Amino acid sequence: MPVALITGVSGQDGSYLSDLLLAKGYEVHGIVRRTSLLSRARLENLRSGPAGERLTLHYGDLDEPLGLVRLLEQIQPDEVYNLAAQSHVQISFELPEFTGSVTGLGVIRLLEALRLTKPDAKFYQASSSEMFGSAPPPQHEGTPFHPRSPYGVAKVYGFWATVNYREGYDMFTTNGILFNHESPRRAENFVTRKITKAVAAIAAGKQTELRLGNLDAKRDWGFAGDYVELMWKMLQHHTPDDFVIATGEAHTVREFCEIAFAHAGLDWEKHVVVDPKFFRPAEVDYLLGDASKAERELGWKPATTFHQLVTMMVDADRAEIEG
Ligand code: NAP
Ligand code: G4F
Repeated sequence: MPVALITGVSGQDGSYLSDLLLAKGYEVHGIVRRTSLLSRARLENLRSGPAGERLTLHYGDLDEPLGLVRLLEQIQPDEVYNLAAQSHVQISFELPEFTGSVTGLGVIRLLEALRLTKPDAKFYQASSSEMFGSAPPPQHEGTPFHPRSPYGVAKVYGFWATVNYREGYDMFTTNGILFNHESPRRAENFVTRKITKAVAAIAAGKQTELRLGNLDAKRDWGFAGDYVELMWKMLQHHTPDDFVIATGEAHTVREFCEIAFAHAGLDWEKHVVVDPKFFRPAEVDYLLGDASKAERELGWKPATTFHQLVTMMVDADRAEIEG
């Protein structure tokens, strides 16, 4: 039975990746942080389901290098997926050093722990389209980085650390440069879920207004459930490499609002208020990915359309609020 270790297992992607690897017959180990309220809601169904006995959670933290060494020595994984990060771009302006430590240095802590304990394990790093920042679209593997936030800067560090361990130590280390991907499991302070939760609350008569920042930003939004398949495929590839994962289609925040509200029979313009509080010191205006390398070499295409993604999220939030 192959053994995988996932950092960030309690997050959106960690939960979808756990689903996928358990369905493929893996023994899955996940690292969770100590928090005052247990943050494992996304894993609850899996843990109580038939494959739950193959999922083991361990306390750990990317800020605790010796703990990582101890865990890797004990687990001896075949594959390591580093999904843990302070992943919120706007919050990274409030917590720049913390973000640099977890999202940037955390990568090298994990890589170094792996080099010392299990150098033949395959390694996936959750790199991000935020590294491209203000580089003109479409962005691909050869596009120079120009990050626009402490988060983006930290992800560039993690990207190059991953390349460096491949080149320096001949380790099987890879970067998935993923464009925005969403789902009903998305945290509520990212714009898509913030919108779909508000739509559900407004439709249920529990809220009237939704305050947002920049409506003109364009993002290449895909479905998280499709994207975790690529993480796994990258580690089954014959050589370690870096891949852009995207849909090749970009939409504005405004368009997301239009579709989400209309799906619930509402007019977005009657409810959305622009609030400067949500503007960022530096914005990423336009992300649009060119994933032709992944399509060519890994045989991958996203299954879910933008419209399906938006309506799936609205439906899930409405079902939750309406019981
Ligand atoms: P997420 O929902 O925010 O999950 C982040 C995970 O990291 C959570 O499990 C969190 O634990 C954990 N974490 C945070 N700090 C940690 C630390 N110091 N030590 C150990 N674990 C820690 O993010 P996501 O959307 O699933 O994204 C997964 C990864 O892909 C992240 O690295 C993100 O930056 C990257 N990425 C995401 C997207 C996207 O559009 N979703 C696109 C490109 C790249 P808690 O539950 O305890 O907070
Ligand atoms: O949903 P967002 O916060 O996601 P953002 O900044 O694009 O970052 C996400 O995608 C990255 C991949 O490109 C990941 F690496 C990262 O971890 C994260 O998952 O914001 C999307 C856009 C931005 O332009 C933002 O300014 O929506 C705009 N926006 C407008 N109003 C808002 C809001 N964003 C948030 N979070 N909240 C608002 O009220």
